[in-house]
Amino acid sequence: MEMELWYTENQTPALGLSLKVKETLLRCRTDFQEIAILDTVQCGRMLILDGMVQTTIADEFIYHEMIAHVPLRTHPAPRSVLVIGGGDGGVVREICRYPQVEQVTLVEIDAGVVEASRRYLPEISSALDDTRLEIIYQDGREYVCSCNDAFDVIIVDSTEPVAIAEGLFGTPFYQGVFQALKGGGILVAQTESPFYNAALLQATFQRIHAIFPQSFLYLASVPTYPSGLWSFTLGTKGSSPLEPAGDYLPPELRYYSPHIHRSSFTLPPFVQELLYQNVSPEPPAF
Ligand code: AG3
Repeated sequence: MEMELWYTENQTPALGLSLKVKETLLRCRTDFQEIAILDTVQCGRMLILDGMVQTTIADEFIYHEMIAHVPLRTHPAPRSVLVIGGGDGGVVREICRYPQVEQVTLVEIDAGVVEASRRYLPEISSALDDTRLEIIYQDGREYVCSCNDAFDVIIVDSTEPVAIAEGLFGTPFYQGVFQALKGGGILVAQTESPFYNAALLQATFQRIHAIFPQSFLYLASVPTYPSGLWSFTLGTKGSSPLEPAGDYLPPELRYYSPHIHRSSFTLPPFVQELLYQNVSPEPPAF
C-alpha cells in the first residue's frame, strides 16, 4: 500500500478541509510568513501562506474574477489600478485583460510569494510580466498613505487579518485608500466568510461604510475557502455597482458575467442582517 499524504487546514478549531497531496513542491519561511506550494489530487497546485489556503488551480478563477471584474466593470473608465497583496498575480491577470487600463501597481509585502508563484503557478502569475505593471515590495498601508488622488480602482487581495495583514483591515488603512483614490474611485476588499468570520466581516464593512459615501457587500462561492461562501466589500466615491456600467467585457470568463455581477449583491437575510446589526465577537455555533 502506498503511503497517503494529506494536507488539512483547520478552518475553525472544530472543522478542517483536507486535500490529498501528490507532491510538496515548496516549503520555506520568509521574513514575513511560511510559504508552501502543494500539488493536490483534487484541486491541482495550491498556495498556502501560514497554514491557510490562498488559492488553487481548480477554483482560483472564481475569487480572482469576482474581486477584479466587479469593480472594473462598475468604474466607467478604469485607467490606473492598485492591488494590495495579491503577490500570486491572479488579480493582476484579470486587470490586464482590460485594454483601457494603462497602469497597474502591485504592492506586495513579501517578494517570496511573487517568486514562488512565478515558478510554480504560471497559470496564475502569467501577467506579472505585463509591461503596464509595476511591482513594489512594501507594506500596503504605508504605501497607500503616501498616495493622493492616484488610482481609479484599489483592490485589497489580502490574507486573513492576522500578523502582517492585520493593518489592512483597520480604519487608518481605509482612510489612506480613500485618499489614494481619485474622484469616482472604487475600493474592493476581500472580507472573509459570513459563517466563520461574521464579527470581522461586520466590523470591516462598517469601517468602510463610515468612510465611503456608498458601500456594498457581494458574495461568491469559493470551494476551498472556509465555508465556501466568501464576501467582498465595495466602497465607491462614484458609480453604484448594482448595475454594471463598463462597456468592455473580457472574453471567456468562467464565473463572472453581467448577471452574476448583479445577483452577487443580492444577500441572504442572515448576511444582510449582519451588516448593520451588532454581532457578538464570539464565533457562531456551526
Ligand atoms: N486571499 C484571501 C484568502 C483567504 C483564505 N482564508 C483561509 N484559507 N483561511 C487570497 C489570495 C489569492 N490571490
